[in-house]
This record gives sequence, structure tokens and C-alpha cells, in this order.
Amino acid sequence: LWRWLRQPSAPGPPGPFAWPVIGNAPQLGKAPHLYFARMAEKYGNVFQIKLGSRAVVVLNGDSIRQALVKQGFDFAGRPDFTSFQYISNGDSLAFNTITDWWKVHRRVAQSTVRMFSTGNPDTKRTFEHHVLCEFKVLLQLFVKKTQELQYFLPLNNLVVCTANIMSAVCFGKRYSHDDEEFQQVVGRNDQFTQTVGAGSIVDVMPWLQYFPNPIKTMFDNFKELNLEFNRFIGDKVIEHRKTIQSSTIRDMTDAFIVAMEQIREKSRVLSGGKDYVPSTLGDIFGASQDTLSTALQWIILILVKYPEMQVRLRQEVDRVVDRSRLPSIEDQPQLPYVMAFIYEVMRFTSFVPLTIPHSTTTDTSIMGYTIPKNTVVFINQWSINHDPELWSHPETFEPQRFLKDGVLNKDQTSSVLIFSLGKRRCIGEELAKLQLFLFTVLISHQCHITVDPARPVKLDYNYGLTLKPHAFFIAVTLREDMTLLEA
Ligand code: HJJ
Repeated sequence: LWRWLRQPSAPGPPGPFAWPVIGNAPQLGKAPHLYFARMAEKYGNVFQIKLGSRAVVVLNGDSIRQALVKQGFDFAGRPDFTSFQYISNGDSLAFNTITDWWKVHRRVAQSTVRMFSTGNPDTKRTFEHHVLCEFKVLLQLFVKKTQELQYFLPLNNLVVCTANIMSAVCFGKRYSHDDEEFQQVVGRNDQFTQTVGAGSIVDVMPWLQYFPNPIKTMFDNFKELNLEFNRFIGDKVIEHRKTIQSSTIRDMTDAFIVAMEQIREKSRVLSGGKDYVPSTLGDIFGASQDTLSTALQWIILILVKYPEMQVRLRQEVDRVVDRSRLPSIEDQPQLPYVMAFIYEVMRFTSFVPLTIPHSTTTDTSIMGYTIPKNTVVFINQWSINHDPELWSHPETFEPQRFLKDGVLNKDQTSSVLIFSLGKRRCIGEELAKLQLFLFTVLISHQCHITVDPARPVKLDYNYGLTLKPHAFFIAVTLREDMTLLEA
């Protein structure tokens, strides 16, 4: 005992001076990931700050793989943040800490997503069909808007387009681009991502929600959007339960209802008999429409910011796909530049700069520093994607960095970190990459996108769980006549 008492315990991570009450909150600024990258240069890849009264450990570079993979369980928790309690009434898998029932439900969610996207050639074909249908509607709308207005804002249509793909998969239904109810459900992604992004003020200074101020207003909007979102998902599940026939699974909602029924006994013991069908669907529908519409915005923004990219992509696509048919999934192995372009968009924009906040599930240590149980941990994915030791000229957009002798370099592509790692890694990664591939080849094969010269595009963004580019105006013209598209 004496020796144990005298043993000096390893120190906590170093970090900048923190003010009372607010801690380092004001220093985060408009781009917390950039502030964290600067602090990592000064204090090392593992450092500590204070947000409000909470200690937050920020992991950068190498320490991320060490924590999330090698010490996976220790770092797989979620903090008990105020905002997380309103997402699916507090039952969201993505925003809840790891438990035994959580593991069961994650496995169900993972295999269901696969079953409706990249699972096998049949499911891939069905998924591709949904993407193709939505792309056609989108392109026709864009061409019409270009004829009427010349330059227009693509944002809302991109959101409805990606939401429709997942709505078809999840609920077996698509919506018109001017359906106001659907817009109301999926059109508030900025409010959602700004409130749950790492460093969100209400989560570290929850007392701000109790008197009138801009943070309270933002949080009230967040609560309201979640109520509407939950009502939308809840109604879908009720409709499905009324009409389900277990012999024909129509969509993901049916699949979850059946799968949860099968694990009900196990689940009742572990989770007290709660219904996780709506929350699991909410996570999948919400996450996919927000992230994929953001990715699509960045892809289009980069295509107009660097028009030579459109030329280069078109060259490759034209070499593989002639004008007698549309591009498809089977063309993917022949289109390495398209994939290199997509990886470079993910690396360069790092549009999920920090993951959903983690927390430690036990007293632990990393890189020689002790970290107590229940410490908030931020994972700075951006720091890896812009590490000059890993990437030459990280601030330059250059898809070629992912190609070696004309083929995709797997060592390089696996160095991009945007879907996180370990027990919390994204379950939609394959679906997302397939969808982005299809959009990129379809755009390159079918149309030409230009930017309003009076309003040149910038790479600026609003920070949140996902980085959203500032509004930009485009014009879209078809490469050839419409006959192919309507075929
Ligand atoms: C939502 C936008 C929502 C949910 C879920 C329940 C699972 C970007 C990264 C991960 C995505 C994490 C997940 C998000 C869940 C949204 C999204 C919105 C309501 C929701 C790293 O997505 O406007 O409302 O309710």
C-alpha cells in the first residue's frame, strides 16, 4: 500500500490555459478542427482543453488509431450531452453510450443497411435503380431551372434528391421536390449539425438554455426539428406495422420490424422492452440524407471551382461508357480516376472534421497520459487528412495522389479518415461510396456544370458535425439531347 501511495500517477495531457466558467470555448472560433490542429502542433497529438466546466481530451494524428482500434472499448463511449437526449427521444444508437443491447442493435442495423445496398448483386441493382431514378429527376429539374433562371441555388434539390433515395430504401416512398412537408423534415440539416457538432456550446454550458439568448433560440429550434423528425419516422413505422406481411419485406422498415421481433427476447432482457425500430431508422435516414447531400454539395462545388476536373472526369468516363447506355456499378473497376476524385473530395474537404464526441468507458491512459472514466474525447479526423507527413501539399486538390500506375492506391485511400474507426465506425460507408460513385459518373456522362461568374465560389463553410459550404449558384446544361436520359 505504501508503495502504491507513493507511486506518482501518470499526468493528464497538457493543454492551453483555461478560463473559469467558459474554459477554452471562445478560442474554438468558427473552425474548431483548425484550432485543435494548431494546439496539436504546440502540445502534441494528445492534449486537453476545458469547455465550460468539462475537461475534453482532443486526439489528433496517430493517437486516433491507438485509441479507437487498439484501445477500442476504452474509448467507445458517448458523453451524456444535453442535445443527445432529444435525438430519437434519447434512444438514438449513434448518440448513446455502448452497452450490451447497443451491440446487438448495431449488428442488426449494420446487416440491414447492407441487405438494402451493397450486400449482393441484386440489392446493389435495386439500390442503383433508386439512385438513377432520383438523378434523372434532379437533372431534369436543374436543366429546367437553368433555362428559366440561368443561375440557381441547388441546395434544396440536392437534399430532397438524397433524402428520396434513402426514403425509397427505408420507407418505400419518394416525395416530390416541392412537397413542403418533406422539406420541413429534411430541410433543417444546418440546425441539426450545428447543435450536435463537437464543441457545441449548449452541451458544455447547458445552463444557457434557461434564459433568452441566441444559444437558447438555436437549441429550441433543434428540439422542435427533432420532434417533427420523430413524428415523421414514428408515423412511417405505425403505417408499416398495420400492413406488414412477413413473407414480403418491402423496405428497411419492414426488415427492422421483423429483425427486432426476432431479437425481442434478448432485447427485452437487455433494454427493458423499448422499441428501437423508429430510433434505428431515424439514425439511418437522418445520417444518410445529411451526409450524402453535404458530400454532393462539395462534389458540385469542386466541379465548378476546378472546371478542369470536369474535363478530366469526362475523359475517363467517355473512354469506358459510350453514348448508347448510362454508366453503372459494373463500370467502377474501370474508373479509377472517378474513385480518386471522390477520395480527394473526402480528404480535402474533411466535411466530417470531428466525429460525434466520444467518452471514455473506464479509467485509461493513452500515449503515457492518464484519462479518467467519463472524460469527453474529441476525434480530429481533419488532422489526419491534412497531415503533411502523410500527404504532399495537403491544401492542394489533387486526385492523382490516390493513383499509382493508373490504378487506385489502396494504401493511400485507407489513409483518408472520414468514416471514423473501431467500434463506432460508420455503418453506411459502402453505401455512401457507391452512391457518390454513381452520382459522379452520371454527372460526368450527362451534363456540364458552370458557376455564375458574378458570384465566384469560395471554399468557405459553416462548422457543425458536417461542414456545409456557403450557398452557391450554378447552371446545368446537358451534354447531349435528353433522349438517353428518358430511355
Ligand atoms: C439525424 C439531420 C435528424 C437523426 C437521427 C435521429 C446518426 C455526420 C455523422 C454522423 C451522422 C450521425 C447520425 C445522425 C442522425 C438527423 C440528421 C436532421 C434527426 C434525427 C458523423 O441524423 O436534420 O435531423 O433523429
